[in-house]
Amino acid sequence: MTLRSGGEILVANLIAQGTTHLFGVPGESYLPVLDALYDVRDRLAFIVCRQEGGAAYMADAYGKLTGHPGVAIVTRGPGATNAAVGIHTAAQDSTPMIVLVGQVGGDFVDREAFQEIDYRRMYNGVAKWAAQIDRVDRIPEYLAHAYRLALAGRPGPVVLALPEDMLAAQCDVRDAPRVDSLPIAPSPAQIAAVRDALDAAKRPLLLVGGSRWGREACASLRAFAERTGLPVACAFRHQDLFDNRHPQYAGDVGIAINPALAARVRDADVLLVVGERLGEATTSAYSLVEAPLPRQTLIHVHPGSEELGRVYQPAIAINATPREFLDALASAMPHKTSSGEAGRQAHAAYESWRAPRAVPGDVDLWHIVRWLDDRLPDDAIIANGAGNFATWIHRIFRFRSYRTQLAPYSGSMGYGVPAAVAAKLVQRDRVVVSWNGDGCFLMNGQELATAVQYRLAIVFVVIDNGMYGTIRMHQERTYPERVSGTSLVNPDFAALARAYGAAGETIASTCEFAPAFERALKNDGPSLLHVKLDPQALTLNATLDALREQGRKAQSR
Ligand SMILES: Cc1ncc(C[n+]2csc(CCOP(=O)(O)OP(=O)(O)O)c2C)c(N)n1
Ligand SMILES: [Mg+2]
Repeated sequence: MTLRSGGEILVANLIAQGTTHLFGVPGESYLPVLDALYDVRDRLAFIVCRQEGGAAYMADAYGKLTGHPGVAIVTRGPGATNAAVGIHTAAQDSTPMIVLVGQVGGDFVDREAFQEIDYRRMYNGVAKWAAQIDRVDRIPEYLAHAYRLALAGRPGPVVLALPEDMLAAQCDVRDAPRVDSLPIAPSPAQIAAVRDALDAAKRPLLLVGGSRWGREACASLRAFAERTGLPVACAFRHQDLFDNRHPQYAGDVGIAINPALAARVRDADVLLVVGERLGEATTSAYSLVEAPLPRQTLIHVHPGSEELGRVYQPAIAINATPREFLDALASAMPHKTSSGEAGRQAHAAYESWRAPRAVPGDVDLWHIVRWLDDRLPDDAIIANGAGNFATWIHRIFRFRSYRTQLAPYSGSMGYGVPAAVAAKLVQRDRVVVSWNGDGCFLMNGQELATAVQYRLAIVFVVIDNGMYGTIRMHQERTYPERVSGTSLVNPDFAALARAYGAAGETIASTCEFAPAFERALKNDGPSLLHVKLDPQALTLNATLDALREQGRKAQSR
């Protein structure tokens, strides 16, 4: 008989599930886990973070990058509440994730003891499952179920509460074997129906997004696209599913969509949607596709059966994972192959949408992002949060390979710094760029200390326009000249980086960016480039003054 503590059993089962990194902030509520980690530190790295929001975002990024649940561990009440942003992000982003939360012991439970929360009540609704492990001998069972659920169908977050006395208790129990996600295949009849619909289509469009992709699924997508000649569009924040340089790439269907692409989606007679939920950001607030009955013949392929028909009633609903669907479709060929003209036209419209335009000020982000597009290796990872600063990357940068874009579908700020930390920890050989706004950076800028602590050679870029620019943009359009709650007085970000122990440089003009970036790439630790953007360069299409003018005109109408 081998007696082990709850902490030891938990850690052994995390390792058995193939987890390599734990992201967390320590708490006295889970000391037996911390202690058990000591003995396995060469196999399961505990990444010490500075705030649980950062830890949970790292777990989300780990889940996105590996396809296996990212695991965060946080303490009771305050730790669990700080982690909430990452749990919501994983839910909206369909990312497999597990959050382990310390809990008061059974002796004090339900007294509202120190930092006590009932996590089942708090997180059911946002997590796929929120449970509490009350018996030490059931840890392997709960953990295996948590991994399976996080990965199943439409992936998402699972929360497990760990009562203190349960973690300290001992028992003799066997570890559960590793759980992997299960592929979901379409039926031959469904594939035949898709083939018939595509054969009859005059203006078909393929739209891809969501999770449960992988390198092989992306290769299947490319092969299928090339055989059929269909134009391929990528959903919001999923631009890395299809090589953006490909002559059939039509652009991203997201916020600030290319009007030509929006028209193509609206006018498509058959819309083949693979993996994407068709959320608000992808449908231009449910306007490109009409709810509940789309004008297009909608073929909706999604791994979560509950997502099919949730908003849109598809002509053909298929519960399948992307690769299984695409491979089944490929083997059901021959299709009518198009001349490829629609794909070429769509790609030309995409290229003209990212062609440089004049911008105000000394820093030209068109130029800088196009330079990055030339300079970065094909597998470089760009991590960003939410804000106008990100739209320059979305519109101008051409993603080339799977999991090079790490960005929250949930539109959550503060993601770019911790996501880059997780990316560099998991994929040390790849170039990792963390692309931030001034507002976004300071939401989780404390994790720069984590990058320094683990000597992660990440290039952090901060686009500083002295405001919460996105909100200011909306404000000027709707309430011109009444600036309220959107101005920021910022630190000297380069000096701040140096204070953390990273390299820091200030970029005041376009020509300074490339040499500073090259220096950062040579650095064996983190570097930060503080880019001072003219506040007039508020959007890719219009200056601050032009937006204000639009707002004035709209008001006088
Ligand atoms: C966590 C969170 N809080 C608030 C918002 C609302 N929000 C969206 S963009 C934005 C401003 C972003 O500012 P910044 O990072 O400076 O980027 P900019 O728009 O100026 O380029 C805000 C406040 C959000 N999306 N997420
Ligand atoms: Mg800003």
